[in-house]
Amino acid sequence: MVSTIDNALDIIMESLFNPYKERVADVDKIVSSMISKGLIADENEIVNDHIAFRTIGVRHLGIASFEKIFLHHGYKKMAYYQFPEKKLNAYWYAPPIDRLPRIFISELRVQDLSEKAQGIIQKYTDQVTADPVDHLDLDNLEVVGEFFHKPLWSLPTLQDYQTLLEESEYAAWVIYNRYYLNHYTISVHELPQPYSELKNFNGFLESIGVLLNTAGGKIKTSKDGLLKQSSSVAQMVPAEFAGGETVEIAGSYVEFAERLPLPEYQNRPLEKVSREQRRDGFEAANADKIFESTYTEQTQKN
Ligand code: OOG
Ligand code: NI
Repeated sequence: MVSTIDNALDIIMESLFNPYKERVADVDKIVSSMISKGLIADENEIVNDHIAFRTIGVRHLGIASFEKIFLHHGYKKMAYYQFPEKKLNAYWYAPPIDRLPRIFISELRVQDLSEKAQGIIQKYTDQVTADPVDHLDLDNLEVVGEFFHKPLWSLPTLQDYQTLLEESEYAAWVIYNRYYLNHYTISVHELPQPYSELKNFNGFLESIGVLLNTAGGKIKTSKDGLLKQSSSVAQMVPAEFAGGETVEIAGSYVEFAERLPLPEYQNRPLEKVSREQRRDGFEAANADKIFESTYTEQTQKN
């Protein structure tokens, strides 16, 4: 018999991935160039290191609500991270099976924003009067798949979006994009050499015209030197606002991660090093800069 956890999560991942690929043209561009360069034979060979979501930290919403979907399907809550300057909290979640992606869920600390920004956010989130995840049948995968893309509050006005953008780019992003997949992450160390090194893979990305997030440098490296991350700049998507105006706003992006072997495994051949023998988890200082992949400063540069 096939494992039911496996199947459920595969179906959930697929329901997230289809709209994501439609919104992020870089995904197809990268995958097809990887195939034509012989880095992979087909798309399924890509190892997805992790996926990420953004939430709003108010009653009935935020991490406490959203995480229930994945905890129900066997994910395990791991470390906590905080981003005081960006006014965010986050956790990462380990998958029940190795081949599934880790999950990174962040949350806006609404109470730390100005009264004005809080008022705007509440105008929308007050429309949610009970935890929407509590009202889902989490075993009904079609319902779960639809939930990620279904509005929980009314369409924002352009004015509200722009006011939020000035104070918190994250707030503006999530008030419009909600639970749409924020990014998936190509596991670079799984690729053939020399592309298994992030600096070489970044060179390949730039050669096919993918714009990289330069906040904190193109490669973000953890203090222990073992987790290296880079990301594309978010793709702009046409967004219709409450007054009927359509404006291009930041949508989602793609991330690239290289996890190096832990010190005790560093002298074995690289292709023999398993997932458990590599650096796990995340790094707050890396994440802090990756968040900026959707920021105007990155999306508007040329
Ligand atoms: C998440 C940014 C952090 C990572 O891998 O550290 C991150 C976001 O942009 O919402 O993805
Ligand atoms: Ni990430």
